[in-house]
Amino acid sequence: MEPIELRFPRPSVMGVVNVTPDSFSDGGAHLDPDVAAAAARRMADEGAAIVDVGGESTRPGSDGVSADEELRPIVPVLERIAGGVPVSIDTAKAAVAARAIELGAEMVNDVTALRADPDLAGVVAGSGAYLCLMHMQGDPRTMQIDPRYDDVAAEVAAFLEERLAFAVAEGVAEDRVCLDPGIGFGKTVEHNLELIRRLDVLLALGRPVLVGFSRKSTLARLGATDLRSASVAAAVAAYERGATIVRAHDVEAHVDALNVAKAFA
Ligand code: HH2
Repeated sequence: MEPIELRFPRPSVMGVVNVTPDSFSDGGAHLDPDVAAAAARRMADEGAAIVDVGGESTRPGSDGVSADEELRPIVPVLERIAGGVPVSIDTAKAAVAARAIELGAEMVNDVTALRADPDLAGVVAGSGAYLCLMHMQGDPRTMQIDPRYDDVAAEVAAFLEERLAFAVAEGVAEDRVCLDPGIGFGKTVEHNLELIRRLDVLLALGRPVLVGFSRKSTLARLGATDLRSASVAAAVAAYERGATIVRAHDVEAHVDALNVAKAFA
């Protein structure tokens, strides 16, 4: 199997299809499986390297759901796109990841970085799926209450270095893993900006970096009113500082912008 940097060359766009009623950016839009599958196919046509399918909202304040509840809206979508669209499953649960992998998912995107479910590392290791490990301070219910760091870039890097070592110790091949600073997950506007400004601190860990700035509230707090343009600008800034994969809702705009940015490299 290919190392992640060959499968996802820099820059690659990860499209987002949330099949949850309450996602902060596209909640409810993709509840009909035919609509969700069509959105995933369109993202692939627009140049997404992979589409991230999620059945549990991680928006600030959200509560957890059971594996069955999380799988219910996802399975019909995966059945419709299996084989045609490269899929990442946005989950922290081993049972959800295992079923999604059976249905063709090639990446597991875990916003808890293998901390929530002790069986998830084994599922990833046993399947050979790609893995995204993301940093989060606190949990979705409380993370935005009062996030604090002495040195956000160094602390996020140290966390991801430890989670990467854990994944490898559990049998996950290091060359299948990418790392994500977790924009908006227990961070202020200034923390989010600092993480992109100092992305080199994360890159020093030697793994490709994935950044998800698309439609995050920091953009509006910076004064943006057109979230699509603002998301694209943040994605280009992250790419320029070394990000490999960009997670985005508006795929065509991101693919065009990143291809043009790449032409200057
Ligand atoms: N952001 C969200 C969800 N999953 N995964 C990674 N690796 N990185 C991110 O930045 C990230 C993520 C939140 O955004 P969204 O999917 O739009 O909303 P929700 O979690 O409410 O479904």
